[in-house]
Amino acid sequence: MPDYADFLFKLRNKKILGVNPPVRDFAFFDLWAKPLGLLYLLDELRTLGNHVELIDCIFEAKDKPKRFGRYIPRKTLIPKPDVYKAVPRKYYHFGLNEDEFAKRLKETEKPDLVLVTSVMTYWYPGVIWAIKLIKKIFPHTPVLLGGIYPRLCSTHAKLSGADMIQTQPLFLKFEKPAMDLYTNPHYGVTLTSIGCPLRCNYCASSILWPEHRKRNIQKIIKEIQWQLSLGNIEDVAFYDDALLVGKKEHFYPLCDNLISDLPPLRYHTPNGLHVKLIDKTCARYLKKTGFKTIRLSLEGIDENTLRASSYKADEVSFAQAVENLLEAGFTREELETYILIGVPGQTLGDIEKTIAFAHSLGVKVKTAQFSPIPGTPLFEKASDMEPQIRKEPLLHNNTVFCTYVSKLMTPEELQYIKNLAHNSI
Ligand code: B12
Ligand code: SF4
Repeated sequence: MPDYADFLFKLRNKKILGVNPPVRDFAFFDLWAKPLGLLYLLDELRTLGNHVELIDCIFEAKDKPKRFGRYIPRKTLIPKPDVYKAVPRKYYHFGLNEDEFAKRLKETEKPDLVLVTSVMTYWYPGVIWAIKLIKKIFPHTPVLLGGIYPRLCSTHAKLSGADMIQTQPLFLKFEKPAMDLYTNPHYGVTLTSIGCPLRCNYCASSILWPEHRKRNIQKIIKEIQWQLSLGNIEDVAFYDDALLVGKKEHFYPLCDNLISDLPPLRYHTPNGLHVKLIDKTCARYLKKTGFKTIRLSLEGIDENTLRASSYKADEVSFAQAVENLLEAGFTREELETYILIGVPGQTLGDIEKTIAFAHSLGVKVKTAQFSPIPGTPLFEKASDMEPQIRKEPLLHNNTVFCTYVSKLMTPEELQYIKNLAHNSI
């Protein structure tokens, strides 16, 4: 598969337009979702002497404000793709509609190149929709598609309508994300490391980033300082897979610098933290630095889920982490805990036990429904149950996989689990 890294880094004096497409799904929550990879890439291309612009179809359709600088984007009800016909839920287009996106495209000076990013594999309909409209307005401008969807589904992405597809890892300098391309950004974003040294059976981290690497602390501080100068920012979200790994050499010194060099901010970790690494010192660092939203990875306490999750959490380490965080001053309400639902091999009883265990410690449970990710061992297992997931990324959707694709549980059982998780603390 071709690698467009050389092509990109040789570009000079070009007009480059970055596009974050709308999302087409049953639901979309802004957990500080920004197209971070595209933003780092645009910054790097600008440093090389190109003129860059951005159309973010999600941010530009912001509607209702939520806590901590987030917004719910506008949504339009659209027909469901055929493979979702059996799912009795409404399907939406989240973000700019056709007229709005066309207007924004026409306002931009004709670009020499359009870069389209992508996140979830099953969000490809929004990608195809955006590329079609870009091609209509700028029929002679080449479109390069990158991001997680073509990295994980390279064959399928050939149908996206893009002229070029980046299927290889793209190693950037990661100086700063081009957040200045947003008018008045409401929160900052950062990535302090790439990859993760663990190998959970359902996770694509090691496929996307074969090595775990930390970024230079001064660079991270500078990039946050710079983002603060762009608007009224009081919140910063960390996109790391493994924020606490190597904490003594990296996370603690980073926290010391965040405290000494920056005004007080609220920090958020929407991805689950590794609980085995949350000892008393770590818990105190998280508290004194200003971490506000903490997501803990418990996943499941049954042997099947523990094995799939590289034994990264167990009952003892989880209870200890909760105790340390409470002692450091967090409230039980603040300790939201991810529990995986629908892992092949898991039973309803396993999930009930995990929820009961989390509730016995008084923490808030967040259910995360399993999404089979191409290239992972559990994708192979899941494709034995439903071979169509190899061809159709829509079937990776976490909203539908365990109930309508693998049929590991009925929709009623899933609802029962969700009620159990959310109501009975
Ligand atoms: C942050 C994150 C989130 C955030 C939001 C992300 C967002 N922007 O919307 C939150 C916490 C909300 C989230 C939620 C979920 N996530 Co998530 N998430 C991630 C994570 C950890 C990092 C993504 C990221 O920004 N990385 C940093 C940037 C720098 O990397 P990047 O975007 O890939 O960009 C690089 C390249 O791709 C490239 N690039 C990017 N754009 C472009 C464009 C062009 C033109 C080019 C040339 C190159 C290029 O350049 C960059 C540098 O190399 C990834 C794992 C990972 N390590 O990637 C999982 C990941 C994407 N998530 C995943 C999953 C499973 C989920 C959930 C379903 C979890 C669950 N079960 O509930 C939910 C679903 C959310 C939903 N339905 O709304 C899966 C993918 C699933 C799939 N089928 O696609 C991943 C891969 C993790 C995994 N388990 O393997 N997630
Ligand atoms: S610990 Fe998290 S990021 Fe690391 S491999 Fe497991 S799921 Fe992926």
